[in-house]
Amino acid sequence: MTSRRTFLKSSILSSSLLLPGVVKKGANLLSRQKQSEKTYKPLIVSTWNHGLEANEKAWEVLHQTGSILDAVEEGVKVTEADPASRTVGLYGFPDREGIVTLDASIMKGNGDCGSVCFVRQVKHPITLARRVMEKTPHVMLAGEGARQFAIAEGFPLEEEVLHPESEKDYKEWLKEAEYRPVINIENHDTIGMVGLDAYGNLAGSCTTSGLAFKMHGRVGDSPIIGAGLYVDNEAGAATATGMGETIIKICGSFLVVELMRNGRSPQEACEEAIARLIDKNRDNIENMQAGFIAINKDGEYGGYAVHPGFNYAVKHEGGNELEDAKSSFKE
Ligand code: SD4
Repeated sequence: MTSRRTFLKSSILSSSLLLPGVVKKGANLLSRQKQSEKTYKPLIVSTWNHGLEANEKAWEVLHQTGSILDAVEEGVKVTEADPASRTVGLYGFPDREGIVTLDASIMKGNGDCGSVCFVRQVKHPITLARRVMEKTPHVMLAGEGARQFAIAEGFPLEEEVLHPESEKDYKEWLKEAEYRPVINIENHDTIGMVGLDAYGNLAGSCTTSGLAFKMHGRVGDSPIIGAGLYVDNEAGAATATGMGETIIKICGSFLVVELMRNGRSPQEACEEAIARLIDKNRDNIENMQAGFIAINKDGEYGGYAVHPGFNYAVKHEGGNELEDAKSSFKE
């Protein structure tokens, strides 16, 4: 009697013969599996407590499509669309002029990357960043150019209306209009996500509305490849959150990945990068939070911050847990 397994195998083979597209896809899969006999344990790590929900979505997509790139895109889209988020997506805090401008970046382990910054009216800047990566000869589009590209790509533009909570806080802020950073604002900030699939491919995404009440035109670390996000299949993946200016100054995520390339574990790399960040930002570091998360292909992960309060969500086969990051400064 034909077993179910043999039946499935022969059905796939015979349908492959009928469909040239399927033959190609099947052959690619087989050769890919042959090339790399090693299998990896999928892992997804993302910043702050909103990472828990984003991780769940990313995991689901990873299992549906097998693509870690799809997973990290769809995962952070959950946060971008969350009306409760004041720090990611169009419901976020506006800049000093009362306008919400968004930054996002996405990167694959082979070096492909795309980003958008200072973009308005686009609900999913992470998808626009991916479109820049896949459909243009460029890496980064800014402001009105990014918005025009979104229109050309058929993205719907959202009305520029502040979320009532964001508007309330903005009006309150206007009374003094004094700029000062707030550490761990609402305990959920930029979402950065890094992930590993079963084939050993890494990918990452990062998306934010940036600092509350920033200067109009200010761009943070999140859309800057190497600062807010960096991924290299040969070394690891890292992403950042917190005061972007401090992170840009040390090419933070690139630094974390290079430290892993040189043999550090993800945890050691995050700690060393934070030490460098503190060293290069001594002036006002007591008021500035920044944190990194990182993973490598051995399934190790780590996270570290300047101040207490930073946490990150870790999703693997066995669960999805929030971990408190250790920090250089103590309570
Ligand atoms: C930025 N790193 O724009 C982002 C946002 C953030 O605390 O994490 N703010 O600087």
